[in-house]
Amino acid sequence: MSGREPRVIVIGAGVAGITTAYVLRERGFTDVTVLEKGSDVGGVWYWNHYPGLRCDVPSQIYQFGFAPKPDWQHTWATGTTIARYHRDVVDQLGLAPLIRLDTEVTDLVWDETGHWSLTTAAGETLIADFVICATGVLHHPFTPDIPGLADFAGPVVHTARWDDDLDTTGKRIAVIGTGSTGVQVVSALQPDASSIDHYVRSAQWILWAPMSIRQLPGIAAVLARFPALHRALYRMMAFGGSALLTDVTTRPSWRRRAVQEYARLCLRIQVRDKELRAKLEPDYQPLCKRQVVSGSYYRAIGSGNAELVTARIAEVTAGGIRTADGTHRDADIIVLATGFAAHNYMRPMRLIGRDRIDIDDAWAKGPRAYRMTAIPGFPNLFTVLGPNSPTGSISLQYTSELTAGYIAQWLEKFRAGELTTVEVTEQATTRFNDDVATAMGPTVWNTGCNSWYLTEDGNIDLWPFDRTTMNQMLGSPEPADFHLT
Ligand code: NA7
Repeated sequence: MSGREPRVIVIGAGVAGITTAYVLRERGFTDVTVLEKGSDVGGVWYWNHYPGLRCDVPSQIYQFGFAPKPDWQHTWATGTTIARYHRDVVDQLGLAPLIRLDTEVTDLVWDETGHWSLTTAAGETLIADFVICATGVLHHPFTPDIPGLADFAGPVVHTARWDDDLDTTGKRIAVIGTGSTGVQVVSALQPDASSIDHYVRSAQWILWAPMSIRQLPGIAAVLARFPALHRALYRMMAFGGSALLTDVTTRPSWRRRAVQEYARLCLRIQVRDKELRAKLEPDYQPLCKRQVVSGSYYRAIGSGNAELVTARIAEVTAGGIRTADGTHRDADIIVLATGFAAHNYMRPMRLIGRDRIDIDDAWAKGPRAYRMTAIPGFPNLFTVLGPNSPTGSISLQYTSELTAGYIAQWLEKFRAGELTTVEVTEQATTRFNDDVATAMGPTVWNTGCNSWYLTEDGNIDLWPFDRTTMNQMLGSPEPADFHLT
């Protein structure tokens, strides 16, 4: 069989899409197009620009291994800085010509003659031999179904679609949601607000960290001067951080207990008011939900103009929010920090695979894939940061690079003429998912709390293994797990 250059379309130009474009370009693939629905690259860092936005992972870890940045201004970078970094990486590595912005894919249909047909929102049709969905996890804002929300007289803004023209100074602000976003936005808006009410359905453990601390002077110059040292340091920190997080989250140990004790200590030491402390104390183990890190929230919520509201929201009125105990609190602005539909992946795009299988049917019991990247019934389609990605433990940039390298090996087989289609078997996918379910047993995510890690069926959509296992699983393809033609 004689091979040819595969036509590859990557959907999404966030962390996963940028990494995939880079890896495929480095492996010599010349027909790669990245379609991005946003007007700029960066994915979640393009769409999110609410006040107080910072990454909850230190910047020296949260960056591309192939493009480490020496001059992070802060140890925990702001959203603006990270968005800028992504743009710079794309420009400096010459990836921009591969990326088409403002191009949303609405339909992705497998043509039984052996290729994918993509339709864009503008009505254009594109053909690809392979499609790689790098569509992200924290992508589709979740808007809760609260009675009366549509009747509120003032602005209602979701944090993931922040209106930069919104003036919050001197206003009465209601913030709903207490994940990382709610905690950051309350901390940022509280000082200039007339009043801020934080509506908390479930309390969060909050680890104290000096998030706005600046990177030590001189570090940037040293790292820029010695790139090899910088890369080595990056690997040490990213791998060390992943190992530590994997350890504390996936099995009970003294290290897990130590981090949990630290979370309890943060609350005890920082909140002296016993009544407030009782309201802030969660009824589940620290680390069960995605851990919130903040250096300022406890101070903000303890301020005179802030109130923590734990009563259930009954309804939104034209002028504010009424809770189930009958209390009405006036508000000028409602901020929804209510997170994301984290298990949509490429949907609501219409995705139809072999024998007209619809992804909604294939995933009727929740998203499932083989080793985060391949889905039975969907030949020549891969995901990067797909189901069971390690969003709670291992570097997502590293995971993206490893997955893209794995996919590249399949593309090389196509190019060499060794295959025209590749589709993971149902058996291999079931085996992988059974192993995942077993490994979830001792994880801290399985200790009884509600979080965006859980699918509707209660499955934990995370990676319960360590990085070494990930390297083994994505090191090289196992043809026995696939149907090849
Ligand atoms: P999260 O962590 O999913 O938080 C969403 C919050 O919204 C959470 O506190 C929810 O309460 C709350 N929520 C959702 N629906 C409602 C209703 N109907 N009423 C009251 N409260 C509600 O999203 P984030 O954006 O903060 O963070 C996502 C990730 O981004 C984060 O983990 C970091 O990795 C970065 P619940 O806890 O479900 O009771």
